[in-house]
Amino acid sequence: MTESIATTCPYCGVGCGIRARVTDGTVEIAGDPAHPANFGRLCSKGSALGETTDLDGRLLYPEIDGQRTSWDTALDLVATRFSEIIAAHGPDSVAFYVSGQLLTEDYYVANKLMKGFIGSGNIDTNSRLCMSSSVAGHKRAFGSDTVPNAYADFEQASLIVLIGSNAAWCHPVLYQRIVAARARHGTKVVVIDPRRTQSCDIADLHLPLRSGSDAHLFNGLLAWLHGEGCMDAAFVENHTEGLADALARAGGAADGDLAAIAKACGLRVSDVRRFFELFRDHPQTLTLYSQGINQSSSGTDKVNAILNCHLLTGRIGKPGCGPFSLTGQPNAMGGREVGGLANQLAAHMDFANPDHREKVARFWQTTQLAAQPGLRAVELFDAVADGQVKAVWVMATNPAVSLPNAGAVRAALGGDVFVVVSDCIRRTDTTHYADILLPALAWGEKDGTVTNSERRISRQRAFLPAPGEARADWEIICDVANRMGFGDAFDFPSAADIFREHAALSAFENDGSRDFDLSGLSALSAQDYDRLQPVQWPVRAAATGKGTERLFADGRFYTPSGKAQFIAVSPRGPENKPDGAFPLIMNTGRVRDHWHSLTRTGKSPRLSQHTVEPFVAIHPLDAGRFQLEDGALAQLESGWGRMVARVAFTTDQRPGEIFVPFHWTDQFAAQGRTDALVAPAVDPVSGQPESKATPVRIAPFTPQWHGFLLSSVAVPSAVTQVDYWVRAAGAAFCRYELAGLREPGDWEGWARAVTGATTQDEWISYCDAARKQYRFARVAGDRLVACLFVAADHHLPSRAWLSGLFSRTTLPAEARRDLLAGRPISGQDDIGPTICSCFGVGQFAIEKAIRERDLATAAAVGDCLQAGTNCGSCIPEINALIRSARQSSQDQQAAENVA
Ligand SMILES: Nc1nc2c(c(=O)[nH]1)N[C@H]1C(S)=C(S)[C@@H](COP(=O)(O)OP(=O)(O)OC[C@H]3O[C@@H](n4cnc5c(=O)[nH]c(N)nc54)[C@H](O)[C@@H]3O)O[C@H]1N2
Ligand SMILES: Nc1nc2c(c(=O)[nH]1)N[C@H]1C(S)=C(S)[C@@H](COP(=O)(O)OP(=O)(O)OC[C@H]3O[C@@H](n4cnc5c(=O)[nH]c(N)nc54)[C@H](O)[C@@H]3O)O[C@H]1N2
Ligand code: SF4
Ligand SMILES: [Mo]
Repeated sequence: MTESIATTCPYCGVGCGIRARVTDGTVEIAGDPAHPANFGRLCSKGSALGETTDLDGRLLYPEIDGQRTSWDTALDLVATRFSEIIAAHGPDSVAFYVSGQLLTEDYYVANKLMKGFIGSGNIDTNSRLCMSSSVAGHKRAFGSDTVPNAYADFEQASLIVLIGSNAAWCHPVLYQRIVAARARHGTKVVVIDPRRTQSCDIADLHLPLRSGSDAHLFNGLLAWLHGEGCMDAAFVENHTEGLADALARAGGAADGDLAAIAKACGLRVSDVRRFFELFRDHPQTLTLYSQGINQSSSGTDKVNAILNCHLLTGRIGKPGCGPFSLTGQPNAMGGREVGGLANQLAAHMDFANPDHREKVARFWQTTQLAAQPGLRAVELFDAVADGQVKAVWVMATNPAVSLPNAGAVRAALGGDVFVVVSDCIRRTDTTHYADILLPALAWGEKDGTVTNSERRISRQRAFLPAPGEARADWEIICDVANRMGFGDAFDFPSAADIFREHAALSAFENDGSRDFDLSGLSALSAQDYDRLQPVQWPVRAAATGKGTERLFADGRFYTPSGKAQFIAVSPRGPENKPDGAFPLIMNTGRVRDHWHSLTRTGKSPRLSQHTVEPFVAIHPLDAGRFQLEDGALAQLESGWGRMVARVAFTTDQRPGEIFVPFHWTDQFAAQGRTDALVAPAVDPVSGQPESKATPVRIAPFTPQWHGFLLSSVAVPSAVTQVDYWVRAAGAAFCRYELAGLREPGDWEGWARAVTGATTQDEWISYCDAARKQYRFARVAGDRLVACLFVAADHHLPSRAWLSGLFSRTTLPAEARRDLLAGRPISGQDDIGPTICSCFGVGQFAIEKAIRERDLATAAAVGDCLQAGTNCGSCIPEINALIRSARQSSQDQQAAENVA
């Protein structure tokens, strides 16, 4: 057993502290009670981190054209090719595409190499797809990219508005903090999202506004608040500019105007009025926003429409109120600090400011500093496609999956461009296109810092040995810089040395002119860096007193006039409108237990059982229009691509809008990639893609057969030749959902092939060709090895009971007898699909307990079944089951009364 190491979760921007310990090769994870982001709590993803640190599928050695090579050979080749291309075509012919999942130290040297020494602005990051509209909105309003708040404000707010954020699933520990604050102080919660999400579980009001209509709502709010006399006149007068224009553009606020606003947003007038009144009545208002705001062709305007309302009411720079952009990735904020976006320079300094350029050049001692911003993500891959960019180095991101119009990105990467990919995983949709693969250390192996949504810098610390030949990203970048002849500027013996330089740059001739100031950390010793406690910036050397400085408390902003700017906003809907050919709007986003392109959460059995397949959530009215059946498969098509997904009926969707998660890749599914369909429309100011509003059409996907395979042994590639397959990790088995347009000639032969059964193996089968029902099980002694179930349609037995049999050391006689029924005919129950991933509690088990024991609260369910008592991420779902049980018992009562 090793000692427990304090580190930080590598998933979302909440930035939870973790204590990790390795015992007999097993990684044990616990929340760090001392970390101010989570005080010991973790969500389902953080809790299951121990299931993702194995070396299965890892990239452990450098490769050139798919062949293992030495580090020297690989690094020489990267440096030579980049240098040759730059010499022949200039610095703008090369690019880096990096990620908010790099550590600050990695990010800093990548930015320094491209902007400082190669001399091009062509380094952009996946934060372009994530935070760039917030960055642009902040800069327009505040003159700086500042998130002024802290999580502690949650406890002081009396109204929390969650707009375009499904925090229950995407920032779960923050969401739980809101739940707790609400229970203690009666905090009001408003959720503004076209879908009824799990976050609505605690909403006093949910506004299911029409996709993309947020600026109508907030423009309306601005005018209405002004009309109601809610302006903080002194604040507006002394600390802001531009209100008159913003108001003129926002239109009126009279009663008739509320109706117009409600109409533009597809909302009830009474709901709009209630929201406005809540906002009016709660000076302590915190507005939390995320991708429903940012990922839009008018994302920057939406951000500013929100900021305008906070400026009007002076609700900024004070406890318990403010606009609070939630960052997605663990180090999205750190990336903004170093200047990882193509339009930023470094340390919150700008290309547009000659003084900043001069300072950065002098600090870095370079004559090569890029003179202007580089290409932004979508443009960058367009430039790869048209040959303008001839070499691209991708680090810690999976653009072949996550960029819009991903088919075109693939074509670009597959063209005549030199592609270097640094990743931890050998096979991803992006490593597929790499000329050179560089193995990076993964979470648990690497050391450095990350900054969370509240600007809190925390250490990530290694607790596992470096596997194979993997190296830290910063080392790889510095090695290449060295070989390109920039050695002196990249001679960093350790991550701590990079951090010190980063802090020193932030402090360099700052004198209060920039909010991002780490002068207090620029002389950190190696030991202090190792022991660094979570700290919010700014960390000024000259700071007196303890505690974090509240930004904007003095009403001073970083614009030339020192005043915050109202921005006049003209609301625009999504760029691509639905029409006869593509009548539905496809919204995309995340599910509770998966992270992006599944390279990590896809390894975890616990996390993979909650949402097993790509799905399309659709209102039953739309489903009826397009002849879809709940639980069957559908084909989705846009002007850019197509995919296949499982249909899920829900009245949580607005008619006319569907929701599809974007997690699945070619590694986990056939035809499951959502970004193949997403339009490459971008915000003109921020360059952020409109990932949430692509017009699509939908039709039933009608295979000849449906099936599933559960197997504890290696599954041959024959399975991935089937037209539709999705793979999910299970506890001691692997699950494949299957469907085929053609039937194999010989089902028994195919079943044996995919379960790896020889004629010697014990084999149970059931075949009814007339009903197209085939069921096979391979058994070894008293263990289930694999089973395959096939039917003419999607009505197949629940996988939960069969799945449970793989963890049994001996198969009970009755289970063996019931095996091909796919359900326990007698004996124990089928628990149903996973709801609580921590304790493996299924939906049927929870429903049964609610029914039989008359349970009325999630806490009562927890007492009875443990569900929801560890991380609590499933509590909104348990509450939904309680509500639906209550509804059906009321319906039953009503029916009996009528009878
Ligand atoms: N489980 C999980 N958590 C994650 C991640 C993950 O992959 N999985 N990723 C992390 C990252 S990088 C990010 S950026 C965050 C994202 O966190 P969120 O932004 O909360 O997540 P999303 O699901 O992308 O989108 C949020 C909501 O925006 C809504 N929306 C769509 N269009 C509109 C609109 O026009 N207006 C409004 N008001 N809302 C709209 C969607 O219906 C959706 O519910 O999550 C982080 N946390
Ligand atoms: N349709 C649609 N598309 C979207 C979004 C959406 O809501 N809808 N959201 C967008 C957003 S907000 C985001 S943030 C992106 C996320 O999209 P991506 O960044 O493409 O997704 P990830 O799966 O997180 O990719 C991270 C990669 O880095 C690797 N990796 C992990 N750790 C390290 C490391 O330390 N070093 C190195 N070198 N590699 C590492 C992983 O194995 C993985 O291959 O997707 C965007 N795309
Ligand atoms: S909320 Fe969950 S995913 Fe986000 S940092 Fe905390 S444990 Fe990690
Ligand atoms: Mo993100």
